[in-house]
Amino acid sequence: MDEVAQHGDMKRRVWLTYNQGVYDITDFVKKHPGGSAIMMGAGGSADPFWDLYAVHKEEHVLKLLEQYRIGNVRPDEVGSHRAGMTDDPWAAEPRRHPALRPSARTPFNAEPPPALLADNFLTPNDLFYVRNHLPVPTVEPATYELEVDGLGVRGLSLSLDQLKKNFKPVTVTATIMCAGNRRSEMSAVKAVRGLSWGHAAVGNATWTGARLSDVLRAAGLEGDAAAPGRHVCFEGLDTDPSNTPYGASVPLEVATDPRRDIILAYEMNGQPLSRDHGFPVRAIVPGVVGARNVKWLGRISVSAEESTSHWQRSDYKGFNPSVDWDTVDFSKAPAIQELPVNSAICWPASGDTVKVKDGTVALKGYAWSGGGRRVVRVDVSADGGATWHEACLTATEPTAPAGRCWSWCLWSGRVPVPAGAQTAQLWVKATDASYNTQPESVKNIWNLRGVLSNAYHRVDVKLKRV
Ligand SMILES: Nc1nc2c(c(=O)[nH]1)N[C@H]1C(S)=C(S)[C@@H](COP(=O)(O)O)O[C@H]1N2
Ligand SMILES: [Mo]
Repeated sequence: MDEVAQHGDMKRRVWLTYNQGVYDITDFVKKHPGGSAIMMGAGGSADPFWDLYAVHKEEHVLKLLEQYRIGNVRPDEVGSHRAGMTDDPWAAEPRRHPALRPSARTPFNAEPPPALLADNFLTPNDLFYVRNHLPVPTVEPATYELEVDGLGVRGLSLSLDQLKKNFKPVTVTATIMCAGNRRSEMSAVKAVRGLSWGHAAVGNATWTGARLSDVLRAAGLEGDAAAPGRHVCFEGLDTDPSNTPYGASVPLEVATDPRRDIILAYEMNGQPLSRDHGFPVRAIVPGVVGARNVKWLGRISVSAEESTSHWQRSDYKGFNPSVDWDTVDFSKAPAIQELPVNSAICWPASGDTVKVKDGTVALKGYAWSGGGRRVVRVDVSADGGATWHEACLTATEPTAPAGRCWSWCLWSGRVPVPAGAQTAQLWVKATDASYNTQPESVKNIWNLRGVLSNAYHRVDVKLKRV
């Protein structure tokens, strides 16, 4: 193990161990799907990381690893890295509603049945999709402290009580959507790397908390003092085995603008946050991709650069469809912030038999756009786009000022199906306040991580005439 420890960088070559095997993975580092995260295991054991990122424990990965084997750990040292380590990192995971369908259990990732979304303008807390990258941390509310520090602020440490009492509570209705929502439609075109999300990795809730701009001002930062090019970095209290937290950042100009309605939320739909959704405090960054809405918020810092987190720098970015894992350069693409306009049919589901009444079938779903752009129209078609019909926006956020509509809308409608047809493909597309609309085909927006999947949503149904 001492010898392994001397091989912790590319210059001296990268070694790591797994079980009793010693591997020289120098030539694999560049090809690692998880990017530079592989270097966390350099010069030591991969075991604790693989316990966390259980995707590795699969036959094809183990086979690949074997190609790099250069020796064995001395028998008396096998497992010695575990001495003093606590047991199962997943032992303290919360209970979850059985209706949530997991795409992964450790870390826990799950979405509700899509039909449920279209029936509730506010998604029930227990049925709101969960996207975790690490074990859920156990946070004691009595000893919780939120640290605020960095460029242009004086250090501030806030207890949960202080956050609640010293700052005016603000409630915003905001949709959170994962960058990987609808990824499985992208994988259907060509394989992508990532969890296989359907179209329910999205939810809408009211969030109550302190305005981030108020907290930054209390730390001495004035709106106009926001130097351009700076960033506000969020750190979670969830950490990997090397103690690196989940993290993400947003530009400082965005963070200090009260009209962006960014809050440090402690309530979701009027209830204290649940553990899965970030208890006791999470960042809510309306109109911005889920990944920046950091849960279990432990630290906010103002920095000259973006968060150095893997999830800010080497993930959650878009690329053109011809970029593959050999050519991708994550440093060349901007981090996803505001999401593009998107919509989905939540009912019926693909494969359902639906009743035709007066030549039409019923359908319903959600539509949303990032950046506060209200959805102004939802169009449906059942004849491949030959004719389009406007759906009715049944639930919206009517009072949101222009450019600050953070909430999705629910829609429903009836669409004429071709006479005599036994089956139909139902299509939906939404248009936002900037007249941005969804692209027709997923093929031309395909990307290797399967993010930003917002082509027309299509559902194949059988028709029953009554
Ligand atoms: N600390 C922390 N914050 C996090 C994450 C995480 O793993 N750890 N996941 C992010 C991602 S990718 C998404 S999509 C949202 C999901 O929020 P939810 O689980 O409350 O739906 O949380 C974000 N905030
Ligand atoms: Mo996400």
